[in-house]
Amino acid sequence: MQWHGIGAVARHAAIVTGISAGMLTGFPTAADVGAQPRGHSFYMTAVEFRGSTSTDKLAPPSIDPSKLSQGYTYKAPGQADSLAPRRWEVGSFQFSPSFVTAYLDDSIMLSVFIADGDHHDVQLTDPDGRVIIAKATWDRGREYTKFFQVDKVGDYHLECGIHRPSMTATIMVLPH
Ligand SMILES: [Cu+2]
Repeated sequence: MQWHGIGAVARHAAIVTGISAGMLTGFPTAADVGAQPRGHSFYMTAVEFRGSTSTDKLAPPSIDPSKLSQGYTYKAPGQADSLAPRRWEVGSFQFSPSFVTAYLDDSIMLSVFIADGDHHDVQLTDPDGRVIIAKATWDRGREYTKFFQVDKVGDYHLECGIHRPSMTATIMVLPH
């Protein structure tokens, strides 16, 4: 299920505060709360970690990193900086954080902000490979917010099709 817009956020907040209010009034009891679906908000950012040096300090890698994963970038000496021809640069696209946990039947709000990379083709699948968030292009400078419930124990897999296999994130769903 997907909800959209401000109303959806308010509705999600209502789920969270509803549980809190219930705890204050003593119903449901604290022992029951562990079995109640909870609201969980996850904020991730798509980032590119970058590093650079120059050939007078360190020889460039013998294998082009971009051949190891589409999520790794490489600018060889001469390509990285025309004014500093010895300079070389590497990068790696990531979701940060790339590992979060939730409990079975939790209501999840997943909000991803794209800080680096102009385009990412992102999809979320459940532990059986069923599509939860259909693959779509997410662009730099935008925040993408999705709502879903996790009804299976195991790893939900967020992956970028452009920068696979290294640009992934896992939502690990634990049993009660
Ligand atoms: Cu990507």
